[in-house]
Amino acid sequence: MTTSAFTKVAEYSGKHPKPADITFAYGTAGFRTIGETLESTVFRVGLLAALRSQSKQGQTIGVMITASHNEERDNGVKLVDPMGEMLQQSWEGYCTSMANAATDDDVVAVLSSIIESEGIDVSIRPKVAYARDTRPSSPLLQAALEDGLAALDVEAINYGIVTTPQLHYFVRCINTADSAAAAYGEPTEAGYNKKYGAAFLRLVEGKPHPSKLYIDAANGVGAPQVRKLAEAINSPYFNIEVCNGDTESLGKLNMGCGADYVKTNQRQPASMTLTPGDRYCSFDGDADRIVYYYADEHGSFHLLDGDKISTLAATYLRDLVSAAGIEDLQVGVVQTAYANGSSTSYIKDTLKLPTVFAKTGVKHLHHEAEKMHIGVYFEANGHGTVLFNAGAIAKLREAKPQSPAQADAVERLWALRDLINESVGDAMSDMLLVETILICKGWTLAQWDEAYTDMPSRLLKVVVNDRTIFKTTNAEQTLTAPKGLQDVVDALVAKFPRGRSFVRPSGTEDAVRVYAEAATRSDCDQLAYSVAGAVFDKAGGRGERPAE
Ligand code: G16
Repeated sequence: MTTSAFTKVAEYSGKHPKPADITFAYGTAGFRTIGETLESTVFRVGLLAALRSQSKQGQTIGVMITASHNEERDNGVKLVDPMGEMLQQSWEGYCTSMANAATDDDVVAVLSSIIESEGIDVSIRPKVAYARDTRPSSPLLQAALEDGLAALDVEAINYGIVTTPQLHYFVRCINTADSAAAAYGEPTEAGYNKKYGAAFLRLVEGKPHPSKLYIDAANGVGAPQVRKLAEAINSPYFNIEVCNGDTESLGKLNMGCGADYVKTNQRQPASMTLTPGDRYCSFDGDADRIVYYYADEHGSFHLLDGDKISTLAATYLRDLVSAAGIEDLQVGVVQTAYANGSSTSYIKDTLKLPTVFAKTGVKHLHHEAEKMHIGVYFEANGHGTVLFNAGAIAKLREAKPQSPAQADAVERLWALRDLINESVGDAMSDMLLVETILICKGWTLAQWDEAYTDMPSRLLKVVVNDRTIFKTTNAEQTLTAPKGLQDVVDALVAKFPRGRSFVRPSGTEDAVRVYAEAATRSDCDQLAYSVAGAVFDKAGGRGERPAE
C-alpha cells in the first residue's frame, strides 16, 4: 500500500476517533455494545472488510450493522465471509486489535501488520456488500462504515435495511454467481423471496392448507421483509399476520417481544393474547432466530424452541433419507449446553441420531454441522439451520431411486435444500421449513410438541462488574475462573434431582448467563436463583441481586 493510501486511511480515521475508556471485543456475533460508542469500530470494520476481500482474491465480503436480539440502544457490526458464513475465527483477533487501536497512526500500523501477516495483495480491488437493521443508531454507523470503505476505495453495494440472514444470502449469491454448479440464487430481495418461496410451494403442493400463522416480528426488520415474502409467495399455504411490526416508533424494538423475550421469559409477547388452537411464532430484531408457541385448551403457554425445531427437522430429514433408500447418508444434530436435556435424550435414544455439542454462537455450531452429511444445528434460542455437505450432495446426485416413492423422497431432499438458507440461521427460511414439515405431516403445534416433554429450565442474567473474569471449558459448561465458583455451582446442582446448571459470560450483552434445569419447576427455579445468587455474591454482582 502506498504512503498516500495510508495517509488517506489516517485522515478518514481522524473523523471517527475511538472512545478512550472503552475496550472492544469481537464476541459471539461480532462487536456489540451501546450504539453510539461504536462509530470508530464500524469505520475500522470497513477497513477490515476491504482487507478480507483482498485476502480472498477480491470476493465480496459482507458487513452487517445490527445488534439482533439486544435492546434498542445497543448496536453491533459483524463481518460475513464469502460463502455467507461468519468471519473465519483467526481474523477475530485482527478485528479486536483494530477496534482498540488508540490513534489514527495505530490504525494504520494495525492495517499494515495485517497486510504483512496475511500476505495481502493490495492491488486487488476490494468488494463489500453491507446492510443494517432498523435501530436508530444504524444510519450514523452506516456513514462511518462508508468512510471506511471509501478510505480503501472499495467497490460497495448497499442493501439498505434487510434481515441479517438476507445479507448472508446475498453475499453467497454474489460469490457463487459464476459457478454453474454452486450458484446460490439472485442477490436481491426479490431473488431471495423467489428462491425460498418456490421451494416451499414445491414441497407443500397438494396438501391441505394450514391455519393462519401469527408472526411476532419484534418490531424489527423481519416485519417488512416477511410481508414481502408473503406477497411473493401469494398462496393460502402461507397465510400470515404480522404482530409487533412497528419499526418506526422509538423504544419498541425487542421490547417485551421477540424470540429472545419469549424464550427467556417462557411466555408470549406482552402485547399478545393467545387463542387456544392458533399458531404463533416470534422472530428476533434482525430475524435470524425463530421460536414457535401456542396455548393449550386451558390457556397454558407452550414453547417450541430451537431444540424442538431441530428435532422436528432432524426427524423429517432422517425419514426422507430412509424413504429415498440412500445408503450411508447420515443425518446428525449439533447442540449447545443450553439444549434441553430431554431434547438430547430424544435425539440419541429415540431418533438414534448422532449429536455433538459446540460452544454458544452459530459460528461454532456451523463448523461442527459441516462435518456431517446432513447437519442440523440449532441453539435452543431458535438460531440455526441445516447444512448439506459435499458428501451429501454427491450421494444425492448418485441416487438411483428404485420406485416412485424413492424418487419422490430424493426430489423432496433437493427441494428442502433449496428451502434452507445454508449460509446462516434464518428465521424466515426456518419458518418455511417448519411450515413445510407441519403441512406435510398435517400436524398442529400441539402434535409437534408431543415428541418429548422439556425438562423445566430457567435462563437468568447476572450483571457483574467485569464479565471478562469468567472463563469456561467443556463447551462452556465448566467455569475455570473465578477460582472456586464452579465448586459452589457443583454443590448446588448436587442438591437437586436431575439438576444441571452452568455459568458463562455473554458474548453479546454486558452480563453473565446462568442456565439451570431440574426435574421439577420449583427445583429448577431454586437451582437457577441459587447459582445466580452465588455468582452475584462471589464475582462482583452489580445492581439488583437475582431473586425469585
Ligand atoms: C447471537 C449469536 C447466537 C448466540 C446469541 C447469544 O444471537 O448469533 O449464536 O446464541 O447471540 O450469545 P451470548 O450468550 O454469547 O450473548 P443474535 O440473535 O443476537 O445474533
